[in-house]
Amino acid sequence: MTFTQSNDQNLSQFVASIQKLNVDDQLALFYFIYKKMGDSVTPAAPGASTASADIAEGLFNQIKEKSHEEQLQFQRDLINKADNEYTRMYGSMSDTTKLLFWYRLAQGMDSNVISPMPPNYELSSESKGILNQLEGMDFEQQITLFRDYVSPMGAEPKQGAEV
Ligand code: 45D
Repeated sequence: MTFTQSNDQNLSQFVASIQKLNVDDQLALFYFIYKKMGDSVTPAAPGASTASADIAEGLFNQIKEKSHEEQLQFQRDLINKADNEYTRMYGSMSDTTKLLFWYRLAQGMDSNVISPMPPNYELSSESKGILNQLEGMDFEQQITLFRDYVSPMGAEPKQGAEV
């Protein structure tokens, strides 16, 4: 698939192409995206007021206490939409907070608080293709896409637990 236009259908197709990758490829791709975005993302961005930093931090602090194996499992659980205490906490967050939470995880990987990427990890050629297309989009589109990507992850919170 080639990304040429900026309409909603193209965006959702693009998100679907990421969701079709196996879970570990998705995690690896998402991390590479984080790396590429570098300084263009800052939790102090103007829109950051719509993210609940405390809530993202609360879950992050619980995850960082876990073993490296459990941390990785939790991240796989989010993508797999497994239902447990932590994926439900994730599910209760707003989309922007979910994005902030993933951002915190990636930062945690870089500071070794969260299980880091294996050294010299290479993306699959399919993932590289997706990354290339993503780089051709403008920032606004990228953010929309990431929101759409992280939004359905995790598990449904109990009724009334939306934050
Ligand atoms: O051993 O408006 C493998 C806010 C297998 C502010 C693995 C924002 C092998 C408000 C799976 C590879 C900042 C929220 C291991 C906007 C193996 C606002 C592990 C924007 C160990 C716009 C791989 C926020 C793992 C944005 C664990 C744009 C990979 C945030 C983990 C973007 C990957 C956040 C992770 C991004 C990736 C986060 C944690 C792109 C996170 C990416």
